Amino acid sequence: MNEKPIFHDEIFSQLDKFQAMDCKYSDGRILGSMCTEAHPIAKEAFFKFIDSNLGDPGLFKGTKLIEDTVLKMIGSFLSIENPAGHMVTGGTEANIMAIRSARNLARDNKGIENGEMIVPKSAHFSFKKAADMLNLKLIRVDLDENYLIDTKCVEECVNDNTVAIVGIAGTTELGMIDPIEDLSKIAVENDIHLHVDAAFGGFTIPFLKERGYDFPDFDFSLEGVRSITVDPHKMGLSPIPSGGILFRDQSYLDAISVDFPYLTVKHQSTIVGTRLGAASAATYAVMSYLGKEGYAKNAIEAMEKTHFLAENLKNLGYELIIEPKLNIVAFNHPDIETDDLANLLEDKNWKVSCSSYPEAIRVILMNHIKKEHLVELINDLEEISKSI
Ligand code: 0PR
Repeated sequence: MNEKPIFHDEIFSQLDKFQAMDCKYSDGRILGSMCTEAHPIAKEAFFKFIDSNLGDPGLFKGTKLIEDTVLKMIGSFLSIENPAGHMVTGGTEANIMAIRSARNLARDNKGIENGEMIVPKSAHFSFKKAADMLNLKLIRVDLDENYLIDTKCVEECVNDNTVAIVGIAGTTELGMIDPIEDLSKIAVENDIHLHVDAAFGGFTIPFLKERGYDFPDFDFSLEGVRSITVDPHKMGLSPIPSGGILFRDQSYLDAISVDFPYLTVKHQSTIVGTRLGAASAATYAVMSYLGKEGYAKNAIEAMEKTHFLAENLKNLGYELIIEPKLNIVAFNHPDIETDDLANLLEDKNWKVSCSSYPEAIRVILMNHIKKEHLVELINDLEEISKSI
């Protein structure tokens, strides 16, 4: 480290150089990100609350009220009036908190010591982390022909040690929505915690459903659903790190709370201690600014771009893995290996991401990908297709 201070302008010119190495969302070249540039009003609010610490909420009562309000606002489109929960760093932390609560309650109420959790093979890798950290056996069940969790397999896997079942509303690789209603029935019958990972789909499914999209129920309207992950820093247009975990009631948070006598509030149920209030303020700002109407518009635009890309790919002879449900298109070329196609696209300066099951190029139609970028992408794919 430097001994003597460095002047502001010099520091920022150094930072500019670092930043120039980063990819920019605004170039429209990042195809595989579930994050995007945050809304300007969210950034403004984020900086305003940059110093507030929700780890000691008694000192930041206003920010704490914002957090609670944001959770209620999110709850208003997930069929719950008074959710318990927290704004967290993202889907990973939210999922870990949910599974931790399920594990602790199963241990305390049913005496389960060697717990198991059932997740679909499409589950995000955060559940592997959760299983490892919480010492749970991870049971990954097969998907059906539509890449949805096979509920028959779930029924077969449930046993006396099952502490949680997980369904996904917007899978990471394909954007599929699991049959949460069926999972809910299994969960209720067996008195097991059903957690829904709607990290990606939470800010789109409710609004698209309201406008006539044929989506299954996935939220707290289903009796078995005890917790839902929903990430403002994905389709919610809030800055990183803005995640959300909602529980049906306070008892699920109490199950993961620890005492700490010397701070302004005597219990804490989040994994992290010191934690930023800025994410709550930013999410409050962008949610208020857009309203349900704004998110619906955003979701519909994303779906229009999704269909535009999907149709053009089909016309060029590319094969979709499945008709998109949400704003993710996964595809292959019949005569090119996925890896080779990814390399050809990288050569044309696209930042590509591939799904693993099944292997395919995966494009997430986030806000930063505009129609003109898609036209360029389609032209490049046409060129690739003609060149072989
Ligand atoms: N649940 C689901 C369904 C997810 O898709 C993700 C992340 C998570 C949980 C975990 O969320 P956090 O990453 O916020 O903890 N999905 C993206 C993925 O793994 C995250 C991502 C975002 C990856 C932007 C790359 C990127 O550029 O693909």
